[in-house]
Amino acid sequence: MERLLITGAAGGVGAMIRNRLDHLAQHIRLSDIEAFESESVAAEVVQCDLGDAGDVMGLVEGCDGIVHLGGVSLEDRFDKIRRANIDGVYNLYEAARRHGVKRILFASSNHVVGYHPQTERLDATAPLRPDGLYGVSKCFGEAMANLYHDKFGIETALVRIGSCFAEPSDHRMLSTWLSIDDLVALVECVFRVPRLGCPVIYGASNNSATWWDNAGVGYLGWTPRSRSDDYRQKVALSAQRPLPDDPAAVYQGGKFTTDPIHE
Ligand code: NAI
Ligand code: 15L
Repeated sequence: MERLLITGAAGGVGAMIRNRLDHLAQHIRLSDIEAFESESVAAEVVQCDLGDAGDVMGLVEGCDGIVHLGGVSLEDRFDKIRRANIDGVYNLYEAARRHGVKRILFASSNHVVGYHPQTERLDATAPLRPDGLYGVSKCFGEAMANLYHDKFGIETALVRIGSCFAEPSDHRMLSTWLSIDDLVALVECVFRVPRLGCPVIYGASNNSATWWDNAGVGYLGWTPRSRSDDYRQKVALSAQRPLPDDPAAVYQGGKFTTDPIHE
């Protein structure tokens, strides 16, 4: 690629991967609504609100690929979610269409299927069961990606990230954890595979307690290597195991199912 854009580059995930993708493109453009400094002097840093259509049009110009991490990442008031995750995704895809971007990795979330019980094993065909307005906004993002794939041929990896942190820190994360190394490997696969399409990919490491089946995306060549099992003892010592009827132990989305609608 000539230029790869990473949105949400100042966020938790963005900060951990933004200096690990230089080999994928000749130029890296990093963006966030927050000001931040890049570790790499070569990277272009552009401060931009995804909710501003004109600014997003300028942000995307000259880019061939996008890793779209930017947006509200937890349950919040609808006006905030709408600006970043609904207007923002619309602005991004319109800019991608106008500027000929070919491929996007969209950071979707397990919260698009959060009301499925933990006893179910889900694959890409699982019905959407969002567990809050945040989850609904990620459903919108997935739908936009499908529309722009079918209508304009823009390919998107719909990565339903589980819990992407340095380490799993509670019992639910023994099922949902995605390591940074495995995410970086997934980004590499997404931008290297000859034909991507618009697949759903569950973003989780090689955890024996997984609830998700990625059999449909074997063609990506992605083999997650980290295992939450290696942290099982540490989690048992540091986190209290939820009771069987606790939403954290019942639903795939865990405690998100208990979030109110924020007024
Ligand atoms: P984060 O909240 O730490 O980072 C998101 C970034 O987006 C922040 O730096 C924020 O300033 C930026 N942002 C928010 N509103 C914006 C706007 N209007 N315009 C431009 N930038 C804006 O979230 P995190 O954990 O880094 O997650 C990255 C992405 O992955 C998010 O889209 C999140 O929904 C998704 N995700 C993350 C998971 C995780 O376990 N970390 C799990 C599932 C999905
Ligand atoms: C998400 O979608 C959030 O962005 C992240 O902060 C975690 O809460 C994650 O889901 C999770 O379900 O653990």
